[in-house]
Amino acid sequence: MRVWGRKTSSNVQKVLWSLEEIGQPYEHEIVGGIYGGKDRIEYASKTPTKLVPVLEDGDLALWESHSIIRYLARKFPNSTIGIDNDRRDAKISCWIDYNSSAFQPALIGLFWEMVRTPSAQRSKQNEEKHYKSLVSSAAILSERLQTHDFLLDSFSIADISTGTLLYRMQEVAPDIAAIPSLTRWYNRLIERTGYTKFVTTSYEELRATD
Ligand SMILES: N[C@@H](CCC(=O)N[C@@H](CS)C(=O)NCC(=O)O)C(=O)O
Repeated sequence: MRVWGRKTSSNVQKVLWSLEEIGQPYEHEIVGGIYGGKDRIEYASKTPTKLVPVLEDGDLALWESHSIIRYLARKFPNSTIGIDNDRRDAKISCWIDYNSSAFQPALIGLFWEMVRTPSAQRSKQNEEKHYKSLVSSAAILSERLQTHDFLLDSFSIADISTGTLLYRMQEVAPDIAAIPSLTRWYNRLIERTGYTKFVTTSYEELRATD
């Protein structure tokens, strides 16, 4: 297997963390962001969006991080993220879709505004809009995590999909990150090697300079 994508992309981090859980060998090609390379035909032919990440498994090229980690979980059913039945797969999909449609857009929207945009171009209005969406989407997660250690009954790629974003939330919304059930969840996630190896890493190269 071969992963393509820069390590500072949270979507690439989801794939790298999943591969760490699986423990199979893979190659890693750095593309995207300041490293460029996404328009090279060698890369662009693998993904219609030309975004990162891409996972190649033999002659199969997959794009979209959540589709990739779901593929890995199904391909390696005996791993710590393995999925071996349809009911679990469906429940995982509910949380991943919720992340894609609600939590992640709010968090990434706020991150872009506060970290990736030069201060002169920031919009207070955008910031407030994303913050408000983040409050309501994080409330759904925190309520669930009051009675569960993980989003399902045990660790799964649903935690990888959503939990990867908690690290960046500490900077852009520390008050939401401090909600007790979210903090407990974060503390469970940082016990995993894949999290400390790939997620709690510097994203300074993304920070806008004025
Ligand atoms: N929905 C896609 C989003 C992919 C995406 O937006 N990737 C960003 C990085 S997180 C990207 O390629 N940005 C341009 C770049 O890194 O050059 C996924 O989950 O894989």
